[in-house]
Amino acid sequence: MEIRNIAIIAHVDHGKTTLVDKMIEAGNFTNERDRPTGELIMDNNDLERERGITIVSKNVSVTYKGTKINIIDTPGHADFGGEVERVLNMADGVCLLVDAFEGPMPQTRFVLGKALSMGLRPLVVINKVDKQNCTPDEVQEKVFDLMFELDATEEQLDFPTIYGSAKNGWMSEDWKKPQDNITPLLDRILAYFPPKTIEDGNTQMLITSLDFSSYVGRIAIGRLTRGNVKENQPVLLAKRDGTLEKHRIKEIFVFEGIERVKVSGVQAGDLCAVTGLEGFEIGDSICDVENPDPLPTIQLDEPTMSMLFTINDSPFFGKEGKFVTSRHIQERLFKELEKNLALRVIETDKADRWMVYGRGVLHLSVLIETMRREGYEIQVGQPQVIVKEIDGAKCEPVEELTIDLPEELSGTAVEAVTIRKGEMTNMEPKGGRMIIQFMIPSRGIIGLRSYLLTQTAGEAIMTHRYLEYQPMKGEIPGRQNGSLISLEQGSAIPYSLNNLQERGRFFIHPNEDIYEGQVIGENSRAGDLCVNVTKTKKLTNMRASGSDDKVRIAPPKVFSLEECLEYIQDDEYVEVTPKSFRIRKVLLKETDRKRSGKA
Ligand SMILES: Nc1nc2c(ncn2[C@@H]2O[C@H](COP(=O)(O)OP(=O)(O)OP(=O)(O)O)[C@@H](O)[C@H]2O)c(=O)[nH]1
Ligand SMILES: [Mg+2]
Repeated sequence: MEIRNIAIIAHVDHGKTTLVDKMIEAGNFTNERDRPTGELIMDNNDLERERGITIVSKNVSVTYKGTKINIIDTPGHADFGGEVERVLNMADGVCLLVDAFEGPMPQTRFVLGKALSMGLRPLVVINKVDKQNCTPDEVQEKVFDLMFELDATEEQLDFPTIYGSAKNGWMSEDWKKPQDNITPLLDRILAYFPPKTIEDGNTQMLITSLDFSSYVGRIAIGRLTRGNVKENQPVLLAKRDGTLEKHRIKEIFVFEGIERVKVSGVQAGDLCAVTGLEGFEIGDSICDVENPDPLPTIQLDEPTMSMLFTINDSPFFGKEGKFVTSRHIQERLFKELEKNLALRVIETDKADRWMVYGRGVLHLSVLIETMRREGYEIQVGQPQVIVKEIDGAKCEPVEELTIDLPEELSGTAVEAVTIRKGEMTNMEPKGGRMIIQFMIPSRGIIGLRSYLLTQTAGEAIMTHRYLEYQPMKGEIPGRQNGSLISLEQGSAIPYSLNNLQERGRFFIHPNEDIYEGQVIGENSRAGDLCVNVTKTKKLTNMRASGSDDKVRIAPPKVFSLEECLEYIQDDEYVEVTPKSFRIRKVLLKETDRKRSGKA
């Protein structure tokens, strides 16, 4: 059977996973029962479903008109850009999706740039043409300009464009002529991407992706570029560092629909997953035993951000989680390294704390959230960017930032970014909105999203991606307001919360259990303020008059995990348990905090 290996790439939310769903649905199934239906079938882990984003790339396939199309769905969020770059090594071509309203965005540029430089031919899909006020033709021109700017070859510039609405289940050569299915896209894929000529010869496969199962260990995934592999075949593993190791392939799987199917052997050209190779890494090659001929290895992403992880040592330790000891957490973190490639974990001189390094707040928060759901309790410190010394100068990661907001609010965005040492690089009006581009230190981005959302009543859309290391930009002011800190352990009395309302905004509900040193709200002024909200006032006459019923307390501000991480200061932790996020001072006692402040 002929094979096409196609990666679907785009900026976040431009509709990759929705399109892949429809492609699978449109395929031929030997058994009709196997045809999957539903929305975002591919975003199959809990976190992906809840957030509606793809976190890890996935391999699936469809059989269409007798050809097997392997499809690689990739994540669009910039924190996972390294993953996209890696899996492009499995592709013979890419489908670049672009939102017909938004047009090319920063991550479009990044993933397209990578694909072009790897010599892959692009097929452009202008998606979401059902959106009001969208401009498919202009967007198509912008994509062309972008390719030109990115030094596409003549052949690459000669790309076909398909228009449609993945959500409504159609693709067409002409956006003004909607269809009722997506076969025009599948037909184009078959016609445009030539079938790979299959190379005979010695086994050669670059490991570009991996999976992990507690039964079989690491599973190597990649495209078999030459020869074939069979069950129980002895092979040489050519490591990144040039050494050769003897191994034996155990089992082989290929991708069929959304399943992995065990097979006895695979021919060159197909994608497969193999077990039995112990201790391999991404970028290693599987080679013939007699004539090893490894492929060039792959560059891996370096982490740009770190966070301190500790065991939960708050007074509420162990109340809500199952796994709370340092042994549990250590094991879990090291297990994560089996498949989370951009992650690093470094043990510190204390057994109950680790430095965890990743690609950004989202990358790290996905890990924290996953652990929480599995029953872990942990505490994490303020995210810190990784500073490097380059040519004798202290350097920090700098990112490209795009903010899209109503025109009249653009001043707010420019001001907020400038304070955080960002520089505006471009500004473009678009249908009553303004698209503003900046370069800004990663440090400055922490906390910016929630600030802008409040300032713009939820209107600002912000995306950013890592650009490069640049010399340190100087001090960036932290949060203006201090914290409201509980002085006592107990239950938060509504009456006391009510009395303190003008002091700030609370993060806790009335009658919630709190402890000494917990951050229970934001001070309306600078500086921390200790408050006691656990005492019941002995004002019997007031209570008797039924004043508690009249207490009107503003609803608390409830943070998501990412908001907590972006909110805390360097003397605070987020306490994460299966049931709660709490913000606390690292030092719970006021006297200890005062002493350390003087020291
Ligand atoms: N109006 C409209 N919405 C669409 C269309 N295609 C997808 N969407 C919506 O866009 C949102 C994002 O779609 P996804 O398929 O998750 O996008 P994605 O590119 O996979 O996102 P990431 O994997 O996070 O990068 C969802 O709410 C979809 O329902 C379309 O053709 N028209
Ligand atoms: Mg997706």
